[in-house]
Amino acid sequence: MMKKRSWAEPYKIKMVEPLRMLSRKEREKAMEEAGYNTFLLRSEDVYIDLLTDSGTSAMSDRQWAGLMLGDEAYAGSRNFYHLEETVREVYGYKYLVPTHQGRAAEHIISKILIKPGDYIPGNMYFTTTKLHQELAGGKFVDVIIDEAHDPESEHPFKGNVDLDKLQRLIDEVGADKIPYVAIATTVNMAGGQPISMANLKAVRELTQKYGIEIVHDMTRVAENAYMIQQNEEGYADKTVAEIVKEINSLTDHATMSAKKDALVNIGGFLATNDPDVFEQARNLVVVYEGLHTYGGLAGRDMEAMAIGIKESVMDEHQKARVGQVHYLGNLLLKEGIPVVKPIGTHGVFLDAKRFYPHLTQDEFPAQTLAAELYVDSGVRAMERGVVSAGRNPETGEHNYPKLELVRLTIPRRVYTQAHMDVVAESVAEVFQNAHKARGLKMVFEPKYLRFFQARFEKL
Ligand code: PM9
Repeated sequence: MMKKRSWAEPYKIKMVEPLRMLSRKEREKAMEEAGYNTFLLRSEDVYIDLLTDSGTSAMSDRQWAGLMLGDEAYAGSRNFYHLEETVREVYGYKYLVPTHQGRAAEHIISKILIKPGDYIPGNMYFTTTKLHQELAGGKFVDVIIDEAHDPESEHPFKGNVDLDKLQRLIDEVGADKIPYVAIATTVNMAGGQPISMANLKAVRELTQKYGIEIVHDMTRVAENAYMIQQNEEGYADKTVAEIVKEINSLTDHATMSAKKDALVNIGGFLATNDPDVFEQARNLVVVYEGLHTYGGLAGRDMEAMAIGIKESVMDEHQKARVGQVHYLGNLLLKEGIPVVKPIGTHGVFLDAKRFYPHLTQDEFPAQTLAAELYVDSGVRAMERGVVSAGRNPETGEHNYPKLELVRLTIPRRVYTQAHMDVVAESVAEVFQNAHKARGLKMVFEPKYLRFFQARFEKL
């Protein structure tokens, strides 16, 4: 019998950043001062930072070298042309408008494509995406498959669109009220779950019949491509790079937060195949971001992004990236911890409803769990439940999502397997003491994207 051979990261570590761990007493004080919101902690008070994979990845030596090639001209920087060429070559979109990060691209595309009274179906909401749709006068409609709202469902492609739900919406409101379908690869709020190529093709076929376009949130497209390679029939022999291009070819426009897949600390873009949309976007970007050849970025940022995009579609990179997330997920599953199944690509999502069956959603179980975890070990996670879901803009009531989750998000190329072991042990400890948790009340609530700045007190 062949012995199982382990895999390892396709890089070695050249520079380290020391970590510091506060005492439990100090962590209790820091959490209270932060209003029980992990976004309001100082990063220096955090031991292992799993708040987000956004802008937190480690750049490669080539990316750092690229920074030195920054052409900081106001107009026509050579790094812009390098980025444009890379987006065409790796992603296949014709036109590029750089932006400082993903939500800026969402702002611009929403302003161009949405008219007041329009409906925007999508494979689950994302916080910033939905807000920009609403600010442009649109209404988001969730058309993801039901399995995506069930943390226990082991469906391998929980990011899939339910074609019946989409058809029903078209029949109800009419295709002329639906400028586009918003498709995310992978679906963050569902637990980092991929969409299958077969489903995307079916969505394309249905929408083309009605002249409805597809806007692709390609923030984690290479991770989605890796899951298609691993789990979808007919894709095992294709490279991640080939699958990424095929996904993109089924869509019309794209928004990108390059802070995730593309391995940079800041950056994003809007890409499109439509020359008219490109012209309008070039015009808007000068109002909100900067000239159309830098969009709020320094030349060096665009250079690092161009290099990061190429590294992100390498098979061995994705194997290690997603492999590490699954390593942590499997440790937690072995301990019997309630997590979203299957394990996603950018983080492990704890099911706070099953941690705290004694708390109602009005007592913010996921917010409570993220706070408890920090106090236990200095591990910082993020709430993805009722606080993130915000309020219904028409009724002013809380939105109560079925998924009440805490996300342990893994930055790319930053932490080791030993860090994952420490995280798993802390989650297990918090789970054992779950019956003692009392929940929180919200004492300060900002108007937009409240999860970032809301403050809480212990009940
Ligand atoms: N995602 C995340 O931690 C950053 C802050 S939380 C709002 O997961 C998708 C799928 C994202 C995303 C950011 C954005 C916005 C768009 N789509 O943060 O503006 O996951 O670059 O991108 C975060 P920016």
